[in-house]
Formats: sequence, C-alpha cells, structure tokens
Amino acid sequence: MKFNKHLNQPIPEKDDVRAKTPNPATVQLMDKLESAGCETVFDRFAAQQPQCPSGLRGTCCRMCQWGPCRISDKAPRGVCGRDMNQVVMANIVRQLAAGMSAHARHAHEVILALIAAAEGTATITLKGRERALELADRFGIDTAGRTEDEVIAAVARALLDDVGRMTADPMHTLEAFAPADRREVWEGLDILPRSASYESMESLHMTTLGACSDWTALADQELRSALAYCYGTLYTSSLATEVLYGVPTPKLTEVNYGVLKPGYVNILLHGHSPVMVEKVIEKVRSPEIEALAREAGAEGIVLGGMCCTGDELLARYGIPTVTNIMGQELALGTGAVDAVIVDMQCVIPGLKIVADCFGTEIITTSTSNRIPGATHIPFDPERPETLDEDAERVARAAVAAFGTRDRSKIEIPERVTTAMGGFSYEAILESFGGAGALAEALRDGRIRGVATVVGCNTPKVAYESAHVGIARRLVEGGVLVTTTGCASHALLNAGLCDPAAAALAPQPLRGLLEAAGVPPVLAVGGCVDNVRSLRLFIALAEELGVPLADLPYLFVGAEPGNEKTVGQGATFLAHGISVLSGFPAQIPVAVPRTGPDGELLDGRNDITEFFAGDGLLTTVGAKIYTETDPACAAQTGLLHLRRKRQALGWG
Ligand code: MSK
Repeated sequence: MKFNKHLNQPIPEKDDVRAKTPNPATVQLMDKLESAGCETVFDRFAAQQPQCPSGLRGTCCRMCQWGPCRISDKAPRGVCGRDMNQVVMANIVRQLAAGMSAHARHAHEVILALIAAAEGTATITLKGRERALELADRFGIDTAGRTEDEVIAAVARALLDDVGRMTADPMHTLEAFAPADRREVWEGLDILPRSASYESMESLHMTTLGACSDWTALADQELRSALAYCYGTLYTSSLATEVLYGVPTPKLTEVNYGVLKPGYVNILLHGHSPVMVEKVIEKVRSPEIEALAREAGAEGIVLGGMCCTGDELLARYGIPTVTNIMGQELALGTGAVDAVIVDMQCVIPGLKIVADCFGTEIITTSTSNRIPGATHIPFDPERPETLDEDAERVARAAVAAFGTRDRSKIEIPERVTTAMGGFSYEAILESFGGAGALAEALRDGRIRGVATVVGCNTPKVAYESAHVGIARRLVEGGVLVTTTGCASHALLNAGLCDPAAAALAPQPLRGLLEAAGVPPVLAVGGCVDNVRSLRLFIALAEELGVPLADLPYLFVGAEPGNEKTVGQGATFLAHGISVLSGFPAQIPVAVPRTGPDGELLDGRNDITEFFAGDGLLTTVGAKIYTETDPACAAQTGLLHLRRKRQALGWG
C-alpha cells in the first residue's frame, strides 16, 4: 500500500488487491488479463498515481472559465473570491446533482414504459397491479369511473411528476412514505424539495459563478437535493419497476464467475434500466432463439447479471449474478462471454477494450449510451411500440456472436456460490413474521442493529475487501444486514447471502435467521432499491414508536465510486441514519499537523465538522464516519449501534 499524505490514507497497488480481495476468481482473472496484455481498471488506476491532491480533497474549482482554481494555504480564494468551504460544498452539490440526473433518467424511462404498458402502446404485461392500486390509494388518486389501466396510468403520471415538477407542490412519494416526524425536521430546515429535475437545475444554478456565496446555503441545497434524489428518483424507479415487473420474493440460486459455461452462449446483462432487458430475456427464452443457439452449435444459453441490472434480475427471476462494476472487465477475461447487453450507467469504456481482446459483442440498448464499435439497438422510451421487435434483434445479435467468436481463450474460474436474493420490503417483513416481530427482535437485542451495506467499488480500496470485511464483521456482531448494488455482488460471491451463512452470526441472531430460513445478508435489489431498506428502517421505527435517528441503524458505503453514491449517503443522512464510508469523500480530510509552536493540530475544518462533527448531527441527527481499514470500520459501526442501543436503554 502506498501512503497518501494528503488523504492521510493508504492507497492499494495491484499486488495489494491480489493479496486482499476476497474472491479467488478475481486474482485468477486479473492474472489472465495481465498475461494477455489486456489493460484493466487496476492498471489504469496505477498509471494515474499520484492523483491530484486538490481533486482528491475537493478543493479544485472548475465551475467557471476564470479557473481552474486550486484552493490552498498559499491561495485561499479562487479568482472570483470563493473560499475553500464554498468550493468544496459546491463540488459535492454538483456531484449529487449528476448522480440524481442519472437516476432521474432511469426513473423517466421506467415510468414512460409503465404509462405505455397501461395505455397499451408497449407489449408489456403488468405484473404488479396491486402495487399500483396501493399507490393510487396512498397518493389519493380518484379511481371512480376509471378502469384499472387508467388508474395505473394516473399513478405513473404522479410518479413522473415527482421526477420533473417545476412548482412547489408537495411530492407524492414524500407525502406518502416519509415519516411525519422527519417531515417536521425537513420543514424546520426549509429543505423540502420540489422534484429531482428542479433540484438538479437549482443545484447547478446555485453553484455557478456568482450565484450563491454562502456555503451553508449550499449545504442546505445538498440536503434538499438528497430528498429529491430519494423520493424523486429512488422511490419512483423502484415502485414503477415493481408495478411493471412485480414485487420480488426470495429465491435461491448460484452466482459468481463459475456460472458461465463453455459450450453455451454466455450473455451478460449489464446496466440499470429493466425495460429492454426484461423483453430481451423473454425473447432469449423463446423456442426460436433457443433453436438459433443450437443451430450455431451451442448447448444452450446462459444468462448472467452484472451491476444493478444483475441485482434486479436475481431478485425477480433468480438469474445468476456474476460481478459488479469493477469486475466487468474481469468477466470478459474468462473468454467465455459472447455478448454483453448494456443499457445505462456504470458501463465503463474499458469494457469495450477488453471486449475487443476476446471478440465479445457489446450491444448498447439505451439512447443515452453509445460505445464506438458496439452494436446499437436502443430502446427509446418515447417510441415504446418498437420494444418487441428491437428486443428480438438484440437477442438474435447476442446469440449470433457465439458462432463468430474465437473460443480458444476460454478459462472460467470454477467457483460458484450459493446465494439467495429477492428480498423486497414485503419479503423481509414476511420472512421474520411481520414488522412487529422484527421490531421486537431489534428491541430485545436478538438483532443488535440493522445496517445496509451498499454502493459501488473504488480502486482506492482493495477490490471488495471493504464490503466483505465490514459486512462479515457486522454479522458476527449480531447485526442484520441488507445490501444492494455492487456491494451486493461482493457479498453474494463471498457466500454471505447463502442461508448457511447464518452460522456466522452469534446466537440468538443465528437462531432467528435459521428459523426464517434466510441469510444474514439480505440482497434487496439494485441501487434504486435502497428504498426497500429505507422502508424497512421506517417501518420498524413506526412499530417501536422511536424516531429513525435514535435507532441502531447504519448505512455503509464501503467502496464509494459513482456520483450516485453521494445521493445515497445523503439520503440516509437526511433521514437521521449515520453513514460509514470506507474511503474519504472528496473533502479536505482532517490531517493532523504541527502548529507554529510545535503543538499538534487536529486538522479539522468547517466541512469535516459539518459532515463528521456536530454540523449534521445537530440538524438531522446523523453524521459520517470514515475508516479505510475494514476491521476498524466494522468496530466503528458496531460501536455506533451499541451507543444507540444504550441511549434507548436497550442494553
Ligand atoms: S451499478 S451506481 S457502480 S452500485 Fe448501480 Fe454499482 Fe454504483 Fe453503478
């Protein structure tokens, strides 16, 4: 590990990843790609070292054309007069706006597909009609004289309104799902949002040259945006998807790179939006496409999931997952992947570089995502009538790749891992006998706390070591864990989502899990499905009559990567749930220094005080902990949960 003095943290080198990453398949594939001369994210990260200290600490301002300006002791203000607090907070606000835009685009596509399904312009059979009717009731939508499909279309338009409203009317999802005591806190802070689109616009506006000089107002916009992100993009996407494709239930399957099979057409499904991929799966499983695969000489077709698309398909159908954002190049390194069907977000440019090494076909299916050299068959949410025929073309192109590829470089790591996924909010409650029974187990200490371990990977942490190292120790400490996104791939592949992993938990949690027949880590879905964990937190708080901020809850983002993770963490903070990060955010971290008289200064600053000191703690009741060592991070998390229990007198 190389120590970075600006961050006061070690940075892993490629050999550190080999030594610490928990999945042996990762090392096998890293070595294979290296010997094949194929570069990956690990090589490019090494080539970028040392990364710019200003960028790492968020003190570089590129928000106008007078800059770029770097804030330092020597030059404490940018050309316009912005100081460090203004620059750092503005950068964070912009990151959240970018992440929110990504999820909003996802929500937009899913909701337009829902409208098209309800209005009969897309060939989608709605599988979650009960969820739509429940939402109609929660949103106060008038159902009199309307057909069920008309009600569903009205629900979808209400969700769309939360994505794009430009006026100050209340958000439907926030009114329907946020706890009353939290709404009072947000009203008191004047951070109730209008919509995802409005707050993205306002965030970019407030941070442009000369628009807002008060960093505390920008900090308020950060929280306001977090609520818009949560209710305008996460809730809307997750709920609309449930109406379209049904509410998941638990299912057992096998995961990991070993699910790929030589002799079969191996197709990976990657990205976030469910719309095209659902239709493609329907096509791939049709007798015509299966016959096409056999005609090409394949024994059959294997589907594997990556990133959030993989999480969602595991949840809905038990389709095996393979890996996450930083494993996408490694998966192609097996030489077994004929095609990767990708839609939006987290499809890194490096994927195509490795695809070209192994002759893998990349098929892009989102109007937003173009990759030079890839086959482009997009789903346009405003032309839903072509979905069926486009999906057929995608399926045929994926299968056709089998016949044209060089199959001499196949080397698939053998390991497969048993895993259970599909824990929707309702499925979690049902598994444990309802919200009342689960709340009682939390109160009486059979469950010491509930943590959600989520988010991306970052090359700044030895790949997957923090996700797995922290989650395993939390389970050993008696904590019930939920997971989504790329973190869940790490935990699925590590065996923590296998019901047999209940044996890792101490009694009485172990007995509780075994009686329920569930693993200690509950895979709930993709990153928009973090609202399933949030709904669980809220339901238990309501059962117990205890505010969210007082309960032994924790959000863990052990390997933060995408801009979207900024919104995820801020969402939970705004709800009073503290965040444990496995790597410092792009803020000037507290680096102890020697003062003019030789005294030791703790290096704190306004921004660290805001996030990790008393700032957020006194307003929303939560804070960020940062710890890069997984064992220390888990201890920090367990201590946080213990303190919460003690404050409640729960012991
Ligand atoms: S895929 S947003 S790297 S979790 Fe959702 Fe993974 Fe993060 Fe993308």
